[in-house]
Amino acid sequence: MEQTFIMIKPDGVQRGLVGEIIARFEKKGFTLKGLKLMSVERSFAEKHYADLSAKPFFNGLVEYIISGPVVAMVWEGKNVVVTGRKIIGATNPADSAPGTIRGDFAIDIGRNVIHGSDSVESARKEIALWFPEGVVGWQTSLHPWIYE
Ligand code: FUP
Repeated sequence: MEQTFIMIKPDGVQRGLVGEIIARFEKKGFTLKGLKLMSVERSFAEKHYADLSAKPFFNGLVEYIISGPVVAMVWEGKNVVVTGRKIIGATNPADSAPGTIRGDFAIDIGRNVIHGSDSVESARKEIALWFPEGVVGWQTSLHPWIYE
């Protein structure tokens, strides 16, 4: 089953949005496979955002990610990468539809509350980076009520 990496950024944690965000993924029917609150160091944040290292906003982005604890999660389910991105909404909250996490809870692109992997391949890399210990091997008993 497909997995994605989801991170609640420091603003989401500080603003008390952790429960709300987890609830949205749970209620959709996705399965939580990994979850931890952690502070990351600069070099780790730079690794996570390595693809963006040439961008003018890179330093500010890294400062933001290391400014406080984040919640790192692995969620599992059919099409969870693409559907997770839909639940999250467009990168710039100005373009995120109401009903999405960013559309409902964010205003500025540099404080957009949450990260979600943009492809199955980046999910694989990000899960390996954030969960080197692996995730929890369990299956929900609700599958027959979620998948036909
Ligand atoms: P996303 O995949 O939606 O997280 O978007 P990107 O990988 O393109 O960008 C990663 C993060 O960089 C965004 F969540 C916010 C930040 N960013 C800016 O601060 N300014 C920009 O112009 C673009 C992205």
